[in-house]
Amino acid sequence: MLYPINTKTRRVQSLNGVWRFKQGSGDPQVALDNNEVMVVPTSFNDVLVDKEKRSYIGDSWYETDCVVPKVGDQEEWVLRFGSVTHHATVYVNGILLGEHRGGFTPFELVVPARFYQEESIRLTVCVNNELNNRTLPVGNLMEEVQEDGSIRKRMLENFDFYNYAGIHRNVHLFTRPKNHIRDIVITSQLSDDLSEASVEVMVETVEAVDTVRIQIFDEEKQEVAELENGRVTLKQPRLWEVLDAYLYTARVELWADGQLLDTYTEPFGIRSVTVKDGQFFINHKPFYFKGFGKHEDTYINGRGLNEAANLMDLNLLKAIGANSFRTSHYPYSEEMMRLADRMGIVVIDEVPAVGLFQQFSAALDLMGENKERQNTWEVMQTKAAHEQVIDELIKRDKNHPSVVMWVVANEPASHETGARAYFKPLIERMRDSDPQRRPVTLVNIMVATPDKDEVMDLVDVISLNRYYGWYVHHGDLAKAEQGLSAELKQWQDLYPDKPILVTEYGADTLPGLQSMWDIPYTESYQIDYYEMNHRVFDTVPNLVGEQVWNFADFETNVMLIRVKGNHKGLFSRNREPKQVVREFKKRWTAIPNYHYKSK
Ligand code: GCB
Repeated sequence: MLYPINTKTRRVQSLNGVWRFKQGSGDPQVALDNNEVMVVPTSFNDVLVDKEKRSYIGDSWYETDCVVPKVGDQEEWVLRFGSVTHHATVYVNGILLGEHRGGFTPFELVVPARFYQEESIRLTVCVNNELNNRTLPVGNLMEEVQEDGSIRKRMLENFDFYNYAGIHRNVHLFTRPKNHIRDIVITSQLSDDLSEASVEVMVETVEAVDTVRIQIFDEEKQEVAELENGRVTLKQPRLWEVLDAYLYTARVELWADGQLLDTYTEPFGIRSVTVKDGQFFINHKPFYFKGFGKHEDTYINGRGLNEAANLMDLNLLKAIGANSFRTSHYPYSEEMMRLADRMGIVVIDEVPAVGLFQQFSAALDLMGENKERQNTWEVMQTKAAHEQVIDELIKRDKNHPSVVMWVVANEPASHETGARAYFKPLIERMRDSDPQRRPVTLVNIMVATPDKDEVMDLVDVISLNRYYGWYVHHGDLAKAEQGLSAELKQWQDLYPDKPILVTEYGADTLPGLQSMWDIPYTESYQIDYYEMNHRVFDTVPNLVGEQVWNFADFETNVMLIRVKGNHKGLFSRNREPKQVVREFKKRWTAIPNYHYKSK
């Protein structure tokens, strides 16, 4: 799906701002009054302040008035939402326009022409934040009878982050020609010596046109090539390199009867990604991931778009010597993806498939052998939602050079019967629908050890979340070291041709807490914990990277093991460094992006 930009044939206007707001039942036929308001975009939760409203589960109504300027009869107005979490129903003047399920991907709705004549239209969005075993992420919805007999819905997240909700990303109204560029797909093949790239640009239009003109421009806005039949070979291309990004632009024009119908410019990078012999190659060189699992999570905005925080995070990421992050546990904003492209930061792109573990508990009491719980794949009815999020993510992010791998799910019960039948078609779908055919991974949970896991042979990279020294052998780093070392060796022996990536490891740490001994939650423990992990990582030949859990502390639901959120961040929630950051900086600046572990 194309990002909304102004071009000679497209005009974008923002509908962000202060909207009318109400929680509870609503009637789109009747305008909301102005008693309560909400900012778009943001999570509604924290800014509402009131405790009950913050944790409210159900429908929230958003409304604004806007003017739809006149357009030519060959043009249309489109409403575009960057994301609404988790379910949106959109009305214009009380009339249903459409809906979208899934809280992390954009959607568009064409505004019918009859509204273009109106002085102003009333736009109403009903946002629902319920999750269940048919949605992604998975949540457990409960109803509680209150003292007055009324029913209040509660949601128990089947995952370890706060269920922030609202209109989370930009809302735009934009014009485009009726016969427009629907999509642009850009792929490139690099020669073995990197001296040539054959670039292919495929353009999807609504109807056939006389001419589709495609030109490529460099960063100086100089034309590099005009494509014939959608293809060109570029000599000595400047590559999109890790932390040294170079972005070309493809300008597409549709022409009919000598008239320019539509034009759009799509940035892209030339780089290759391959997996072979237990290594992960970018631009034909073995790459080492240094970085983080993150969250879209900031004070006040919650999960709402916060572009300043995004930039600060990526600057901090660079400052500590990292080169990558994973969009745990859902697709991040398009703005973040474009920023990563621009800054040369490598991204592992994840669908919101989290919570696919019956009665998941962050406390990992799932380590117990409670047989009653072991039927995740009978309970979960998420196949349709899963197919949808895969399709929507790849459609949205396929052209981003920063994206080097897709994640089909985080920590599903891949050791339970039924996991293989569930994942095989989804992994194939992900691989086959990507025009660049990037590697696909699944992030494995600690209980799905090599002897129990049913799916890791299906993926290209073995991604592991491992908490030796935290959830296992808590406070005993010597035992933790043995356990981690033994398990990584098992994976290496089982899949000698697959790279291993540690996608999560971490220890909750409260800044300022110190100890002479191995006492969890102290800054000294966090330092020792990582030192131990790194010692082990460096002995595993196929281990191609380390992504810390988490970049920053983040908000979770209230739980016994959560002290006002999850504190595994290297940075606090307001992005101040913990002591361990200095140690990471030393290690990561010493580890090169390439050839760290070349065999
Ligand atoms: C995990 C999950 C992540 C949690 C983390 C933790 O394995 O993938 O969502 O936040 O552990 O801190 O427990």
